[in-house]
Amino acid sequence: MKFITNLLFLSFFKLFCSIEFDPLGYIVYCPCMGRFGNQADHFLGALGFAHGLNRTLVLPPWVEYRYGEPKSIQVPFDTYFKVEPLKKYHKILVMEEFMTKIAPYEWPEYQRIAFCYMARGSEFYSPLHYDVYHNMAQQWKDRYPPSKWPVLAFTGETFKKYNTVKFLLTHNYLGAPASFPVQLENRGLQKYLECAFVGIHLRNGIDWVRACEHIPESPNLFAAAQCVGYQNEKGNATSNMCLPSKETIIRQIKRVIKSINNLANNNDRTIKSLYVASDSYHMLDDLRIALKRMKVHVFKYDKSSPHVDLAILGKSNHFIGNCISSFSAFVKRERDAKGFPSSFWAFPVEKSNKYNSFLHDEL
Ligand SMILES: Nc1nc2c(ncn2[C@@H]2O[C@H](COP(=O)(O)OP(=O)(O)O)[C@@H](O)[C@H]2O)c(=O)[nH]1
Ligand SMILES: [Mg+2]
Repeated sequence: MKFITNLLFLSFFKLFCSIEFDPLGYIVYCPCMGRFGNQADHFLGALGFAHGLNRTLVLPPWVEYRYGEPKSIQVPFDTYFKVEPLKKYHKILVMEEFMTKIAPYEWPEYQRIAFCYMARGSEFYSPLHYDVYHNMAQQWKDRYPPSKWPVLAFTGETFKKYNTVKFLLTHNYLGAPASFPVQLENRGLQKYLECAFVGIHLRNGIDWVRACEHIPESPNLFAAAQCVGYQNEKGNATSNMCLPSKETIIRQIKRVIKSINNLANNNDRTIKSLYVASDSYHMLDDLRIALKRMKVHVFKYDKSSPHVDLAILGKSNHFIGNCISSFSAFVKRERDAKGFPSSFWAFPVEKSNKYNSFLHDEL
């Protein structure tokens, strides 16, 4: 009776939470060797391995070691990379989702067995190895059928946080089902690793504040032509274009992020980060508060390096710049050449604001 009740509960749970369990099983691993580059090599290998076995790959967090901090920190996989493009290649799930939605049912605690190559853990898969391109996949499937082994867990330090495996290795051990360096056959999988961020340029130093005062008598100041045209055929430059208000900045950023995320046509919050470049004031606190609800992280480069800022702005998924600034104009031209989208603060002038900004400029 209890069994039937459990079964019913599980079916309802699946129905209402629209969770689908993968009958072909899962692969969980620890990126516990090295820093980013090593972990990225292992990620590509694990992706190729999961593909070969046709099991869902659980995306682990990135393990970061920050200078001066005694413990490593776990950064969710989708902080830096989009999940959706990876799905074009293979079935995947982020670790956080796996642990809350799948593990309690498919991988109850008493069944959590760690996989190790040699006599270190509770299941030794030697002499099997990860090169699934040369008849290895079938051997894994035969020895570990998903019906009996719904989850293959390759263990290491990271799992301490999730408290998932009873057996833990206490030193850095190659935890991923992948070779290092990345296997030749898996190099091309990098194309499914995409990151997405919006880049903005805030030109607001004291020299700029002074320059913007001349806008009313110089409607084509500095680089303004990139917006209003060389003969002002698209109107005159406005003060809000030159020194956009906090409200304008926040409204435009939110609008751009929302439109990109809606375009993605799925539940993936595509844009997770905003990169801010500025000569003076980055508005980090205001931006962080404004974007908290959208769960967008706000970053700046921690040194003042115009060329690093230019390089990063050039790569963003969308750029919002300043019509009047030739620094912004450089980024805009580079992006035009690559076919990347850009927009400007307070341009084109919104209809409802046209009259206001006209009044503002006249005063
Ligand atoms: N690091 C950094 N420096 C900036 C930024 N914006 C402006 N600057 C600095 O301010 C200078 C602005 O002068 P310029 O390049 O002639 O552009 P404009 O004055 O904005 O038309 C730049 O060359 C940089 O040295 C920025 O976003 N980041
Ligand atoms: Mg200048």
